[in-house]
Amino acid sequence: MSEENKKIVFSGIQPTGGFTLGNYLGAIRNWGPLQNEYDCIYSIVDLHSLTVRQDPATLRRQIRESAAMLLACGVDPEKSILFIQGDVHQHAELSWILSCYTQFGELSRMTQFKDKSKKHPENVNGGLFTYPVLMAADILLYQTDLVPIGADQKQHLELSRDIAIRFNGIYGDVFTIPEGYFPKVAARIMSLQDPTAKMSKSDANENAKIMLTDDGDAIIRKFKRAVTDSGSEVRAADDKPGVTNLMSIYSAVTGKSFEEIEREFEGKGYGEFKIAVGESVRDTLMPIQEKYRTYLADKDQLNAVLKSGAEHASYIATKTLRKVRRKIGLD
Ligand code: ATP
Ligand code: LTN
Repeated sequence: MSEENKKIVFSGIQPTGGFTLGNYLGAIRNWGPLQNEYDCIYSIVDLHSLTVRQDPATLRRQIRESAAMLLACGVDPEKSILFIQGDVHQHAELSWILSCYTQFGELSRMTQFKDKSKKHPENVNGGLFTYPVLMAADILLYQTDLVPIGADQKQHLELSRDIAIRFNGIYGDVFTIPEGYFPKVAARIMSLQDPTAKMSKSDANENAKIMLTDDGDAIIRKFKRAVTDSGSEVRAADDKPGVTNLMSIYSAVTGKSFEEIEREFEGKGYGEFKIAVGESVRDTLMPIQEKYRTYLADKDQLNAVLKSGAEHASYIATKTLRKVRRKIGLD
């Protein structure tokens, strides 16, 4: 991190079950390029993942795998801070404090809470409800200016802003008010099996999602099976959610505009288009997978990166938390 006054970027991702192409195109892919312009802080938010029951050994493994994948996707520990949220206790502490400045009604309106409670009716726990407060703490601890996230996290970011504005209104300028940073294309990649639902890593249907670790054959096979719409024209339209989703993916990985794609596949059917999308995704992911295997194999290096990341993050977080404690009368 530089000593100059660069803007601060913070983002987090849950270490649950590997990353999807949606996570990559909607969020992680932007993390690398941002490092050249901003001071970036990236976190593997293990505490957030506890809102759904996790197997301990699997979670432990997935935290390491997530770190290796973020490095493979371009997060550079020489330029940015990469750390595990649970290694920096200030997150949990600020989260409790902020929860006392967040209304029950506000949390009840969060669509992710409503969706996830429906999905896991047997485990609608308090953490699931206060999840956005912990996210606000993640962001506000680092005086973050910009938060690169997919469109589905917009509502949570708005709440973080509301909490910060409210807190500042009472105590003066304690927190920087963060802004969202959304990708122009691919902010919302949809399921390959149901283009009206977002591609989600927790989807039980393997054919609905592309994992960043899928092998080349699986990638092509899943795209061949992707649900498309009636007709046969490769054209983006509201009544063609399947084809439009594939076009977004193709556009995101090749950099081609929708018009160029429509021209490229004029007079050709869905079959040819789906294979082209599959191949472009495969060619994007193969070099990432190679790096991923290298990072994952070097355990000592990975541990060293995460340890130094946590130390650095903790140093910054302590400054904010001290200020908060003083303002509210705890110190
Ligand atoms: P879950 O399936 O458990 O809800 P998820 O796939 O949504 O998980 P998260 O860890 O919640 O993954 O999200 C990580 C980042 O990826 C966030 O910035 C989120 O906005 C982005 N993201 C997730 N799914 C998509 C998607 N389908 N399209 C674009 N961005 C996405
Ligand atoms: N809720 C986010 C993950 C997350 C996050 C953050 C993203 C937790 N803390 C802070 C940006 C900034 C999600 O992607 N589901």
